[in-house]
Amino acid sequence: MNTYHSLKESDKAAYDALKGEMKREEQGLELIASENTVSPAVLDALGSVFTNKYSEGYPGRRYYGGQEYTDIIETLAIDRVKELFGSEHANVQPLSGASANLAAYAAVLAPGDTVLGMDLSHGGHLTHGHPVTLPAKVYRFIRYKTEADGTIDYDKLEALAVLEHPKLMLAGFSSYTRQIDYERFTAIAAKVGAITMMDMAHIAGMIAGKALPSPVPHFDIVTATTHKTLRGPRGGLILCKEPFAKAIDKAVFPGVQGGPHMHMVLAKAVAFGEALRPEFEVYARQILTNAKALEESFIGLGYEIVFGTTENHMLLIDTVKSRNVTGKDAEAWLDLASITVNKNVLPDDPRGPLDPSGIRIGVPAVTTRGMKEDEMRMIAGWIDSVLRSEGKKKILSGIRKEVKTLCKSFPIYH
Ligand code: DSN
Repeated sequence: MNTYHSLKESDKAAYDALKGEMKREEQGLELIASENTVSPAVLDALGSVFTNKYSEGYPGRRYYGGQEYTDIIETLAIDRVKELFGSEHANVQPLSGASANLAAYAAVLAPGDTVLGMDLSHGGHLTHGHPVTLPAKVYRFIRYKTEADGTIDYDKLEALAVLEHPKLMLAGFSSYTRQIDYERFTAIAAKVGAITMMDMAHIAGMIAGKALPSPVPHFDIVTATTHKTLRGPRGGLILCKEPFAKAIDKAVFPGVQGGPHMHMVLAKAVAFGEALRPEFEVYARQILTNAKALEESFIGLGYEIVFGTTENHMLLIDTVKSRNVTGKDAEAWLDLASITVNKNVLPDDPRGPLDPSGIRIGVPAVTTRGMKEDEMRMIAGWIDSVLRSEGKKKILSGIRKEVKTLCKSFPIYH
């Protein structure tokens, strides 16, 4: 493991903060559904000299000199991710999921065009047309919702599509726990002549690891992040069918981005290589098993599971209904016990996003550490004790000690 000797020598304040974060990650339970722990090889790539290089353009057609190695790594990343997902075309330059989505919109929409996207409080992402975002000011987003049982009513969605004539129909989510019916969704789009897009950011790793069905054969455009379940560096990705390839590449650069971050592209190539290995399928399946084990424990403890059940790596819990604790308090108290989650709005939440009615819990990072069903049961028990603690410091620090002991048996970086 890197000792960060040079950083220690040259910048004590930065080094101390880094050491603090390393300790926090090592000694705590990371249950934020969108986070994970990358391999030492991915960390090496991120800290490499490729951070020095500008490389506007694409392999073989760049605007600056000195590209013999950037071309190699970008081609490697593209080839690997195409193999991983069986996609016709890939762009590995998006700096994040938000910029991938922005580029996808820019590639196929004109200002004012209509898009159907999932409502944020029902599990959609900010970038799927929330009114505070720039895309919502440029395009006309219509948001669909989930039903009381947590499913999407596809007949209702079809009626909405027929009524609104969207140019683009967007599936995908950041806090929804059910499987989307890709065939039905894309059949509706075909009926109204809409382009189809799926944001698979949260579940890309589970799709790569064949634990969940793939949207790639069904959708025209599929966006993702490369961290989350895919366990690579922070970054974005766009896959698409060949007829959209030119428009997507032009939209990423020069449309919405300048120079790609080549250290990130190298790290993506490394992570895609890791995800192609057979052991990644074992990891992806264990994420599902762990999420189910956690859900069963919470049900046993009498919790209200939002959307009815989980079919992926995360679950949402209504902490107000289950334990009369707001999402904000739950997050803060859990932090004091070294258990990291995020407060989360629930469908049509009467409370605001800074103090919503629930929390979102994800298992990708603890699964990477090697934790299995037994540990999930312990985690559910600790979370329940925290939510019953009324925030009492003594109870929380007791749980913190137990968490630290468990984490010692599952080191992140050996
Ligand atoms: N922030 C990510 C998440 O937590 O889902 C998505 O942008």
